[in-house]
Amino acid sequence: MQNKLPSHYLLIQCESNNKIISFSVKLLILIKKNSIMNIYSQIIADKLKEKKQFAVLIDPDKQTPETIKEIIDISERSKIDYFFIGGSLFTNNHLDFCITQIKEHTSIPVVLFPGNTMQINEKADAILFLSLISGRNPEMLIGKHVIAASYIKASKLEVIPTGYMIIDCGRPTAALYMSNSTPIPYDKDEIALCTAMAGEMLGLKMIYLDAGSGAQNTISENMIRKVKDNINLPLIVGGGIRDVDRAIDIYKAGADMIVIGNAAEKNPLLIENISKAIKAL
Ligand code: 1GP
Repeated sequence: MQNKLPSHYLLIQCESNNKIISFSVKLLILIKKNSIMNIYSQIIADKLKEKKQFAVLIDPDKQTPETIKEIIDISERSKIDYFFIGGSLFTNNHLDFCITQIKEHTSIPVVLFPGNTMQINEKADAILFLSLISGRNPEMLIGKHVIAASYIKASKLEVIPTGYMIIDCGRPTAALYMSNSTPIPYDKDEIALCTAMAGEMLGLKMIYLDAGSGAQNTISENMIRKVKDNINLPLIVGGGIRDVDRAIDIYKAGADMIVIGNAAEKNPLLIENISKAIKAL
């Protein structure tokens, strides 16, 4: 009987009333393998190993078939951890194309980083279910989530509840304008800290400190350190990172993951250079 079982079945024998009863059960490990090694579990595992994680943000609006291919190739070669995909406002319908391109050329996971409810696509692997906890716009705290919930539930997307915090880093950004929210002032570390702690207490699974795409300055190391030292969640930092040195400083201040968008689009080789620098840390 055992020989006839498919390899992912396990034969269990047990005794009952002096008779041997044989039955088969599906080996849960095959199912669990996916759920154990989902993206959030991977992020946690890497955080525990103190592995510095690196995500490249792709704004589909800005991509042509050539530019996306170049970014994918360099990212694959550099072994980045994730593609984040999203933007504050799409004016073209390139989201599906970009995800399809990524999926055709690499197994690097694709995580939606949606600016609004139109940026849900089930070809991605996961979605950051962002609650903009730095702002007081109820639509970005819970309203859009209600609208999106049934669509996301019906998809196979892994949902990662994320406390999203926009920090004022020099000039108004698209994220700030489109979210109709007030950022946390650049040097108000205590406000950032208390906001992140409240996010953790509410049960969010990650904190994302964002200076906004194309920010003049990155978030200060003091603020990153303060937040890092007082929460246990994975800490993502992005916005305005344009060179290797700044990326490394931000990791050293406590970011578990950094996100680079604009600068990688302008100079895809930066992806490779940051990846090399991470390995040397
Ligand atoms: C923006 O954190 C991301 O939400 C990335 O910002 O485009 O400035 O790298 P940049």
